[in-house]
Amino acid sequence: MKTKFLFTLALAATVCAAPLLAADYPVQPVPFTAVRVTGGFWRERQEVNRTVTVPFALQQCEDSKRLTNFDLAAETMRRRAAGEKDFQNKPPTIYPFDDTDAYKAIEGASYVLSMTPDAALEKHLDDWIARIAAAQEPDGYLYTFRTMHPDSPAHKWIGEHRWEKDPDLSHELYCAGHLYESGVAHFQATGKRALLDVCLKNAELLWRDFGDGKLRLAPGHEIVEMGLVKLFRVTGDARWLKLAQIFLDARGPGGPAYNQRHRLVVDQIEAVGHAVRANYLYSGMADVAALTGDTRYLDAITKIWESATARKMYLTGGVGALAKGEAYGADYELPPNGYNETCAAVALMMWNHRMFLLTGEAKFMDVFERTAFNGFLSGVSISGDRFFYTNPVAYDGQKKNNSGFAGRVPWFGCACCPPNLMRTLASLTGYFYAVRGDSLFVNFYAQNEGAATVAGTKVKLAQTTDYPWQGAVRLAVSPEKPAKFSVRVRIPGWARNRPVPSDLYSYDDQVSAVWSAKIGRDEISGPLENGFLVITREWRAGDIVELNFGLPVRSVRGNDKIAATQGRVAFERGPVVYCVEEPARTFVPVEWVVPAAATLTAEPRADLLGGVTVLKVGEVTAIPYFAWNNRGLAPMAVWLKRAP
Ligand code: FUB
Ligand code: ZN
Repeated sequence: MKTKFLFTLALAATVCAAPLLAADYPVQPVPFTAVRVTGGFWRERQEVNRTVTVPFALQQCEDSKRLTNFDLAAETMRRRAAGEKDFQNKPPTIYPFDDTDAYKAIEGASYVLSMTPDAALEKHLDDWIARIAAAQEPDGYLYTFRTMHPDSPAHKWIGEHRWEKDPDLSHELYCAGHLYESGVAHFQATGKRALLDVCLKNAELLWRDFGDGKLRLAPGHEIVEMGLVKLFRVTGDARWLKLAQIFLDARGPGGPAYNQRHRLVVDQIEAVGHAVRANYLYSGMADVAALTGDTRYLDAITKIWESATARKMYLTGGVGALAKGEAYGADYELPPNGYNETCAAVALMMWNHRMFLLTGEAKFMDVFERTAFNGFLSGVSISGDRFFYTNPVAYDGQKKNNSGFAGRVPWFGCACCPPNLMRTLASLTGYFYAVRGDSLFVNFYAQNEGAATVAGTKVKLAQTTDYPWQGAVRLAVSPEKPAKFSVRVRIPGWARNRPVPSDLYSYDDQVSAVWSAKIGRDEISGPLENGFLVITREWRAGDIVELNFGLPVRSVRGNDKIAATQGRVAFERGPVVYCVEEPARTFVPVEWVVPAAATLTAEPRADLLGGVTVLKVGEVTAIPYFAWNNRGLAPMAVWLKRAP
């Protein structure tokens, strides 16, 4: 059984690897289909995602009439074609981008299918795709709000004519972008072209309208750029890459910073505006930089990344501090009630992974890890069917700050976050390993089995670990035959006394992080390159790297320029940020003063919150931030008052 599984992994690695194009990311990710989580922390999350969140989100899309939108668009076309010239339907949902929730749900479900065949789920998607295809206009246009109600705009964000309000809020190209991501995922999962063909018909329309600069228009909500790049990868049709670049270059100068149209993208230097839009843009710029070799995009996103991670990121890896405009704030503007949309965390992870693929530097995966374990994972309940749209670092226990609700809820009117989480969790293994030449990068620690090809040699990989609760990781590296190559294992910033790759946060205690690595009796302490421990040797089947990361409780302080963290301390252990939540409401965490002499200890609690390690801060228990609000409404704080 096990041999069969590993063979399947190896095959998947060959079939699903992105084609190596003339120009591409210098570091190539090992595809998620080649790696399987086999136990531990992420296994539980992925199982809940597969068995609860995916069916739940599919049902929510149906119940909230997001699929009905496609049926109504199809009906309008059908009845008009049959002679009812004035027939039109009113959308039963709120937003003109509601189509994208269905696309994201299909994408997430497709990733699940890639790993776990499920005939019923596959059939469910086939049915949805038929309904989506029926809503596509003959020339490829697909945007249900207009198609079902063609005589006048069904929503104030929609223009009289196609595209004209896209630079503002119509979201026509945003819908296209999510459609493409979904169609590619479904094709790769099932080999079926139905949704991919819908995408290509739509992309042909985009090419006719925007290709070769015919209509110069900047997408109001980015993502079509990344979607087009995926179409390019799967088809090899260079028009889709060109179109992605056309859309990038159409931004600015002189437009609103809200959607990153204030400057040409290559002249942008700061993370600004709506955070999801921004991070999708920067991810698209990374893709185009990699595939065209145009370094101007890379130069710009390198500067923007500095601004985001050195001045605008929460300790939890959340970004987009402001509710107004769902936007990045000014430098060091990181208030406790920060907005931190879950989608912005997803997009930050995408962007940082791409920065790593461009550079081979671990600091980007450090940010990725911080967000994954904290400001991203907080977006879904332990049960898998309750969600946060916003992820603040303090809560008063009653405010309706979660898109109009107090506490986690099953769904939202604007439901972008749940399916975004779902697709990211389902494909998380795609961030674990990567390859460049004769180097294998080990980026993420989780119990898993995988397969990669390094310098022509097939290598099986396995990690045994209880990370992040325990710091021991046994990494088995088994090439099919003895071969010399380098394994680059990420030594997380937090294990090298740097919580983030900037001075935004620092450890403020007498503790010194320790880590060790050995193979057999050989201790390996270097060289460290760009945050990776480089182990170059002739590898043989059964070689095991034993990593050990010390996991002391660390006290963190914010940069003096962050007003909200002045006089306060936060606690973390490994990559996990903690908070104090007080369901009994006997005290208010944000007002509680950490006694100067408080002892800090970690305590595994199998009985609590699905099994977590808590911290004892003196008498008070701190829980992992990601697990807050799983016990009903209660006040919570990450940053606690220091004793004077
Ligand atoms: O505009 C589409 C999505 O809705 C955005 O990405 C989210 O921030 C929410 O506004
Ligand atoms: Zn969202």
